[in-house]
Amino acid sequence: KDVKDLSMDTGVQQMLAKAREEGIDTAFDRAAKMNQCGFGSTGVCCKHCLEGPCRIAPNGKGAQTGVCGANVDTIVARNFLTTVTEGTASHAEHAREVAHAILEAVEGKAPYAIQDEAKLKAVAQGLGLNTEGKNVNQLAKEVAIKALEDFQKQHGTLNWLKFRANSKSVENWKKLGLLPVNAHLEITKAMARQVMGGDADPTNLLLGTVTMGLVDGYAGLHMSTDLQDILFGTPKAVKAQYRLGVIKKEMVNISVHGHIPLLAEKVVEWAGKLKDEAKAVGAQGINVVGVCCSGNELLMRKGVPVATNYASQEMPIITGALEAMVVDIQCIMPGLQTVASCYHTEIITTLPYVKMSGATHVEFSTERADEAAQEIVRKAIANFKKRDPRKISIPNEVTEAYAGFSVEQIVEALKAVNAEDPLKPLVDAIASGQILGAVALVGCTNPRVKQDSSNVALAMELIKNNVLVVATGCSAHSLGKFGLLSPDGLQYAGESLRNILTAIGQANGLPALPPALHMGSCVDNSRIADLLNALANYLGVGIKDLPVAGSCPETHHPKALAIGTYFIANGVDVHVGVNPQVTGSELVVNVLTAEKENFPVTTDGLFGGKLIYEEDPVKAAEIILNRIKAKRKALGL
Ligand code: BF8
Ligand code: SF4
Repeated sequence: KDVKDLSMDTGVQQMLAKAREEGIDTAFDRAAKMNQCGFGSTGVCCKHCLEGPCRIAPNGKGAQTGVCGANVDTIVARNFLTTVTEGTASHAEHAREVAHAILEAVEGKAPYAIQDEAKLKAVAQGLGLNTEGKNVNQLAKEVAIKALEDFQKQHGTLNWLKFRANSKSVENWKKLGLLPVNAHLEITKAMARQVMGGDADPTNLLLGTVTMGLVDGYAGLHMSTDLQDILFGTPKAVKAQYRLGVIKKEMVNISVHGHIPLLAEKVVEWAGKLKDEAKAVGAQGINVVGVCCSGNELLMRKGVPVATNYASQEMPIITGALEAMVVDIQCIMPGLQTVASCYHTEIITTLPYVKMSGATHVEFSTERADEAAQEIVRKAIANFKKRDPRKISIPNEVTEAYAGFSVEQIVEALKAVNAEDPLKPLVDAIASGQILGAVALVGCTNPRVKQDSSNVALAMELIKNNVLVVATGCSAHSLGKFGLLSPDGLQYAGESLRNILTAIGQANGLPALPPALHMGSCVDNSRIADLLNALANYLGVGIKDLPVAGSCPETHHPKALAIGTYFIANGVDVHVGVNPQVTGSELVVNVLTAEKENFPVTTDGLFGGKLIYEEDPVKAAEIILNRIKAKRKALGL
């Protein structure tokens, strides 16, 4: 394929061409070489025991059950649960690490301090803690203990679910017996039910998947965001830059890649403190750039520039000007080290359970956060002199973008329009049809899809139809790269959306708000849920009744499916643009995607939200718009 067909990003295209000249394979080349297995891609391959692997052929040809007698519906539903469990475990582990870090910080064992006392107080009150007469550290300790209870307690319901979930959603989950007790217990139970000879009822397996989605949402997403805001500050609107041009030839360049900001924040801190050492080796300073969700975390809170998103994570190395790529967990391609071995770039892994052979390992723990970050920055400085000048070529494009739209920031911006009743202008605009609805554009890029193209095309189509777009994860990066996180992007918006975003922006001293609001990393999909909860409560309806949807056009990771499950459980339609690997079972497809009139048991009927699978972004937008219009009609709008 021509590099122009692999990514929309001209900087990425340039680096792909360079990689080809230099004989280096990237994820895009590996995707072209790897044929997808027809059985695996429909979810019909089971390897849950050594009697198998068993696979069910389509159209009734060949064996229609596994050796144990499991039919295709059981196999597909069970595989889907396996995927969502993996995603959930990743997010739960993320949240637990941050809870633990807060505990260590307030006990004086780790070099972090609480940055946002107002958020701490709000979270403590939300959790039902008495805040009177307690100092910051006491209160933070109690919040951390409440968080860790969500990995320990044997009775009741997740603290974070009781704190953050919409009350109408909770009633429904309670009625269906889906409420999670603690994250570890539920993940273990999910693993136990998907074992050979465990749960064989496909519908029951899918309901178990919904419980996983709730664990993901509350003990993963919400807990991570709340605790990170307490520890590092709640994001405020910030201007920053996107694309590979943020890598600077004359600087020591370090990219942070992964997810938990505990390490990334420290790298930024020490990059600032050690800049004289960089000057001593002939550099002008130290430039930290973001990749994937670590990039989002630093962008949201510190305005750190973002080099690139998931599918093109190897490209910063191919510039020949990246001294180190430091990683923690999730979405880190093992192929990075192979590419880095052709350059002077050092890949630095940091966690004992995420290593890569050939990479440097600098063990990071919260207790030795400062030591580890210094060691990492110094390694990068030392690599500056190892550059091969013949291999340096940095694309020069840079795009400006706004980020930092936490719920707190959005409410603050709306207060400039209506100080007493900040949600009113937004609700009025939705009620009048000035804003048709809202869509969360979330999730990934995937080397099998032309990078950024579906994310951008879908967003364009929605804003043209006066739908407000909020974005997170690598999707937000796609929009940032192509100007949709900047007020300039309003040229693509429908007139009424443009007018309202201009009015809110101008009330805040800006030319306008961008057509898509960047709300953060993938765990920050919690912020989107909080906004929906606030809107639903304001209107006295359920989240399922709101004219909103979620979309992940370039899906790749199990985490994205876990997040999607969480939103469907709350009654939000979720679109995926990449095959979710369930199409081998008609029953599973129907439960997840049919409208409630058309099948006896559907997520649409049980929760009010369904899965939409459509690869064409323009067609997907049409389906989403129709569902939004139907929800408007049901609300009498
Ligand atoms: O958690 S969007 S490719 S980096 S999985 Fe991964 Fe997908 Fe990016 Fe962030 Ni989310
Ligand atoms: Fe085959 Fe059943 Fe074992 Fe799966 S669990 S591999 S279907 S025998």
